[in-house]
Amino acid sequence: MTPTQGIALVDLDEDGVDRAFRADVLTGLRQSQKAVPARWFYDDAGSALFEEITRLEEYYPTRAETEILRNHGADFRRLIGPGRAVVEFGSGSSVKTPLLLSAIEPGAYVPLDISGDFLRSSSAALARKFPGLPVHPVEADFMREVELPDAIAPLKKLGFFPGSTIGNMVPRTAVDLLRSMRATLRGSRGERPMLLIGMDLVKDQAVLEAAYDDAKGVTARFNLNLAERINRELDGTIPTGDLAHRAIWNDDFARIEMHLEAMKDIVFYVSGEKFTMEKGETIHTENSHKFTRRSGNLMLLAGGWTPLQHWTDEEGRFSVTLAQASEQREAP
Ligand code: AVJ
Repeated sequence: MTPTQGIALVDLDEDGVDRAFRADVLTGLRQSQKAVPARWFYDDAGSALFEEITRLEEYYPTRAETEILRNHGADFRRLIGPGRAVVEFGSGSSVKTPLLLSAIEPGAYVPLDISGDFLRSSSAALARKFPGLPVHPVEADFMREVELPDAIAPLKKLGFFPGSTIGNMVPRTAVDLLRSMRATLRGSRGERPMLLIGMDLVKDQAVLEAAYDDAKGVTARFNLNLAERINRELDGTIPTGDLAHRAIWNDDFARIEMHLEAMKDIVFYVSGEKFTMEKGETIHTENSHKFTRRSGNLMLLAGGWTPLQHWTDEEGRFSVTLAQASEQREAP
């Protein structure tokens, strides 16, 4: 596959409609179990609602991961060493990224994101905070191998993928992504890149379900915003008032599923195409997989990464794992 750099990432048709969004929605709504990929949550309204989610009492992952990054800087520094180029998969959070960067004395910071505007504003803020640190934002879809800037070619790489975003993917896609990351980060001289990755942990079902169905209804608004976005951008007529937010623990697959459930039989149009839902039928909008130390390690190994060290917050709710690209052949 050809690495991508600097190409137009959002493909709009003559009416200014995002072609990939329309294709994903129409394909997803034609399925017997209706489903829309979770990446489409994050328009401006959805991103603002997600920010609000991270501050909710019930939503522990952001606080738990920040606690880990705050408490283990000395470990990161010792195990990772100075001078690596930190390649962050996603634009970076204003809190977590500085915690890592100030712990390890990196040689450069390279945020990768599909949304150029957000990437540029968050990179500028970070560059102000770390004067002297070379910052090279790259607008790219990191689900594929990305060509990194020539300026960082001599540096060893550390991938950073916080937030348990890996949990949004089904295992097959998660493993594909881990392998792409390995290809993106590989050095020319065969030195093995490292990866620091956050994963949310399996825990009491009631705690998990509350984190995705908060008392204030912010997560419900986040979920419903997807249907509203379809109505706004794809000429949709989804009766959002007849849809209810659901967050359900799927124990077989170790994941929280979010759905939008029809409260009565409904008929609606999207981009001129007719769809129906019977009362009780759902649109599946998100998976958020939860891991154990072993299941996380197994997934990393399947993606070509050997786990080196694992940290959790005091309450054991969330984990951060440091891994290194596996040798081409490991015994036996
Ligand atoms: C951004 C993928 C980590 O799965 O916890 C939060 C998104 N969805 N509440 C998660 C989300 C509902 C979040 N991630």
